[in-house]
Amino acid sequence: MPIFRQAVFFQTVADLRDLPGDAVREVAFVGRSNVGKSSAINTLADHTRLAFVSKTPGRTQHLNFFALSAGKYFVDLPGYGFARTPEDIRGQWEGLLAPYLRYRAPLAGLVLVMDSRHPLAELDRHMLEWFAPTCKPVHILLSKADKLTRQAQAAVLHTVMEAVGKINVHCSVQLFSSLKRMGIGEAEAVLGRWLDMRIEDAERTEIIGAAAGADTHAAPSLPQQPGSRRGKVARVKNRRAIGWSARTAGKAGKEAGGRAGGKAGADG
Ligand SMILES: Nc1nc2c(ncn2[C@@H]2O[C@H](COP(=O)(O)OP(=O)(O)OP(=O)(O)O)[C@@H](O)[C@H]2O)c(=O)[nH]1
Ligand SMILES: [Mg+2]
Repeated sequence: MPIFRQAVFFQTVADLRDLPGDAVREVAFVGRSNVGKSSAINTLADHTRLAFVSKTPGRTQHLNFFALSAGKYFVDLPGYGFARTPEDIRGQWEGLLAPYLRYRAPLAGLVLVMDSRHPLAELDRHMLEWFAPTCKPVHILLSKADKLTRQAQAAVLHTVMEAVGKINVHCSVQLFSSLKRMGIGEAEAVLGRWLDMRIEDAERTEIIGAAAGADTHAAPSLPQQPGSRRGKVARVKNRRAIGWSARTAGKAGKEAGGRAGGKAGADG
């Protein structure tokens, strides 16, 4: 079972004063408009309409919190690079996004989503440079990988991992596709570690299946979680290691007024 399947919409935040006070660890999704941030959250949560997805860029306007378990959140951020008035952009950045990203203590790390066909745009590089002083990790999802051939996927992964290592050493990179559900295991491994959520529990069913001899696929070892039994290695079935690392570096149940099961998620 995917470890983030319990995700429910929690709260939209337009003002720093409204940030959830019970947060222990959270992971924010950033990136240019329309790259697939909200789709990635839905995919990781194994939910089609949790975060609002749109063909129209700029639909996610505020910070949207999704509760994963007690005090643990995914945060869907507005995309950058969408042409609104410069005053709007500056106001939102200075008043909300910049202080949130720089000073939010529970923020465990950043998922930077980049369209695998157009990675490392100027604003992406700025984000990596600007966030580096926090010393918090960044995990890059090269999204919409389904639009590329396997050869092009390998090439972009290589190019991006070389480039980001020079900009921000606390970075890891992987291919991802919400459409083809590609790269979910790799993302879960990284984000589960950041959020201190147990992957072993979620994967137990699969592990038992593998132990019964059903799977001889050479799957990657997942990082040992605190409290996990010594020597027990979680094996994820049928998931290929496609990532790279530059450096090894009680409100969950709260329903959001029916939004989680509603027509659209945040900013809908
Ligand atoms: N082919 C393909 N399309 C995708 C994928 N992920 C998202 N999309 C499409 O890309 C568009 C934008 O997706 P969103 O998830 O809304 O993107 P976003 O980054 O949240 O956009 P903003 O909130 O506007 O910043 C939608 O039409 C999605 O269906 C993917 O993995 N493959
Ligand atoms: Mg969005």
